[in-house]
Amino acid sequence: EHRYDFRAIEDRWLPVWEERQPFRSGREDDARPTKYVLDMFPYPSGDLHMGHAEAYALGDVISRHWVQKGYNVLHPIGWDSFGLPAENAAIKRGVDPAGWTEDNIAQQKASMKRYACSFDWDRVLMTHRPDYYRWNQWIFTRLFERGLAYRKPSQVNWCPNDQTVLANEQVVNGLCERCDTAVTKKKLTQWYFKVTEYADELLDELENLRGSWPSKVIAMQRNWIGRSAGADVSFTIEGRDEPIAIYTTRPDTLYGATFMVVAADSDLAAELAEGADDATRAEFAAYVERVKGENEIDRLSTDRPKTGVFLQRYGINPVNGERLPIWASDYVLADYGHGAIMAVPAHDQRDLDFARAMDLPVRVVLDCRDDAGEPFGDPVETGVAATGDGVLVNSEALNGLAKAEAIAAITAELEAAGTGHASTNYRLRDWLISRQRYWGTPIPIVHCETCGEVPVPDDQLPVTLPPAEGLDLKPKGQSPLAAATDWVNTTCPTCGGAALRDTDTMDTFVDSSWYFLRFLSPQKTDGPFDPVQAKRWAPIDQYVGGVTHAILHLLYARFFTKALRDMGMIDFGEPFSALLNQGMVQMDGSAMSKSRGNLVRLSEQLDEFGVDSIRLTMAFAGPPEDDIDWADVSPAGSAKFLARAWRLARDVTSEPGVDPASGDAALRAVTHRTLAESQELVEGFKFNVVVARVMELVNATRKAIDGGAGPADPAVREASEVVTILLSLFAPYCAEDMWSMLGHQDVALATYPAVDESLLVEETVTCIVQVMGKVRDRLEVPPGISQDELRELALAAPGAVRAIGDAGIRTVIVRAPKLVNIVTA
Ligand code: ANZ
Ligand code: ZN
Repeated sequence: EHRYDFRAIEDRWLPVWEERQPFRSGREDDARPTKYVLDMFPYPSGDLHMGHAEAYALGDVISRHWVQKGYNVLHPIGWDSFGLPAENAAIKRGVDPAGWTEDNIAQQKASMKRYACSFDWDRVLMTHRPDYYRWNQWIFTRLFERGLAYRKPSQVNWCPNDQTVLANEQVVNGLCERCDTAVTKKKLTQWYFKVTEYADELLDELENLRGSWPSKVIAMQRNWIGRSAGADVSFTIEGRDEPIAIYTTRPDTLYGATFMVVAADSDLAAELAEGADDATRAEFAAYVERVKGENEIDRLSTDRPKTGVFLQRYGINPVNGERLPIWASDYVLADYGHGAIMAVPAHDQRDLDFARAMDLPVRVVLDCRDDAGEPFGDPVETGVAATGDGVLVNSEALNGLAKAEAIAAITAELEAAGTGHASTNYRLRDWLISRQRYWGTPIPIVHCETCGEVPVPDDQLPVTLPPAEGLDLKPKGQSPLAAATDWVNTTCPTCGGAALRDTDTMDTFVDSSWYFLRFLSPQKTDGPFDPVQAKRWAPIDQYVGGVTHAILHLLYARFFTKALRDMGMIDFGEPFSALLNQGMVQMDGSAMSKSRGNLVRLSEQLDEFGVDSIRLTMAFAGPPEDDIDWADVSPAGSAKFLARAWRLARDVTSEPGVDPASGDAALRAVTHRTLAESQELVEGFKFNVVVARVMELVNATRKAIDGGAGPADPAVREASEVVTILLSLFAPYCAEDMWSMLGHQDVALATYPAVDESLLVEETVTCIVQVMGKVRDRLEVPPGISQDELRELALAAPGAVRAIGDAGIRTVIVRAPKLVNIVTA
């Protein structure tokens, strides 16, 4: 007896696929319409883990489906192979980062092939190779020429243990994301990309992605950009020539300002403090030291006791001439707005907390009401600021105006008086790309005493990394490249004089900001990508990856796309037309991430249950966005089901190509319903439901074989082929074996069968229509009818219309699909 043996099947088909490469995307003469499906490329930090297995299983369903639907699909893969893990492994174990990286890539590649990922293996790219990062450097110089790459000294987050600069999101609760050391600040001159230049566009164009991107991701991008509309207002300062500007989103509350606050760590605070007495200056200096160690998230937190120092200085409110004491505190940030605020404690929670802590006055200037129309309690007593809408009070000419009217009126007044104007602020900051680490793209700039910052000319790119051998890679606040003296010392491309190379390397997010374009022509040597291919394939039709990249990676890729568009290299501004974020694989609630270690090893799961069972389990576990708890799923159950499906193909006895028309009608109805539903379900990412439908079809087919129809019935063959084609999205080995038993080759390239609409007879149910509890009509309706639709049909039913007559309708009780009861007035 011929039995399902997943090991034998894997051994049989892997070499065949390797030979036939069914997923090589179509070449120039391919007339099929194109689809570009992209999985986020992995970091080669070890072998593939369960998280990869989930992501690639899901991306594969989409990609394989579009191939079967007749598209020329591009589904490439590569490696995001620069970054800290390779460098840390090199430091710990003395290995060469390049060798370590290449070894891991080889291992992951073999695992991906075993996992039957439908990748086009002719398009592989690796970002640590000079033929890739050369183009990072090329793009850098283009950004530099346009003023979109620049250097400035700045306070940076600094991990004293890793001795490296950290981006804000790498600081978690004040600690380094990687090593949990408390993060401090340090002043360094660093390279930036001017993302803020595109702030409005990055924000506004999110609206076009609604419906195609998860709304959660859109919201996260919006928040990160953080555009707010308000006004800049000038306050004169006693004893200072220049007024200072503050930024407020609530100029309507100007009459409620009772003090001012400047960021303790700002230059302005230091200057104002100089005028204070010795004791205050000492207190201020100690306070600033403390503030430097704090992170932004804590500083802005509302549930944190407020601290600060009174600077013994006063500002003058431009609308009423009131004298406002100026405090320095950490809850105002130095680099947002102007680093200074007017405090309106009655209507801003943090200001209220501060006023209560320091015993400062509070003045209500908006009469706010709660939902029941009751007046808002006194903020001093309740400790709750009145942040809602209301009508202006205690505000001279503004009294009686609503908030929005007051904002418009006071902004106009400030503009007329020359003391303020409307202004927009963003939370978004320019992208700090400098890293003082070895394993990254060297910044292609030469520093010349005569010529300044000189970009390395195109014909001298790439600036390759010097070999790691002989360099001390241990972090020390300066790039390890600085010690490669032969490499650092160079000549200026402009004047030919002695000059020094920039020793910083680029943030690896640069590598992943345009890799999707490199896949289009990965071997190209005279440009980063071929614009003709970009026209043909891009933007990406479906991007698949983890929600952990929902902010920065996507934002930076969007920025690059817009910048490249403005350089005339592409004709679109958004790289990813649709986005699917898969959930995480968890084991007892802990994520399968590289930092937590893998509790379940993918390779062991594959050995025990087979590739197909693991892939099927990933897809069947639930909606793709949800996390999977590996303790809750059953790869053994998947294996059992696959064996059951496989036996159908084994048992079919009709020849290929027979007309199914004369076959078992009931089975045909199930087959075509499955076909019709599955394509919509796949395209709506309801993969788990597709699997359930295939299971039903397998059962129906088995029933037909064992019951009346028998294994020679052409409907049985048709059903088995449909099972095989659909199953190939999830369990390619099993499906390929079935396809071969059914007398065909390359199930991946099988055409999605046409749905015979005449077989989609809708079942109906009878709905009873009552008026005042009496049956007045009956309707034949589809079982899935909506409440609203049924309500309309019932109200129009002739029997109901007659019974209602001239009476008005009080309520309609709908119990779809079986009952509607109309209650007349
Ligand atoms: C007075 C006021 C009254 C404010 C009121 C709010 C409510 P978003 O929306 O985030 O842009 N602010 C301004 N600069 C700041 C800084 N550097 N650090 C901390 N807070 C700062 O917030 C803008 C509001 O945050 C501004 O409006 C200002 O407080 C504060 F009833 O001004 B507001
Ligand atoms: Zn020079």
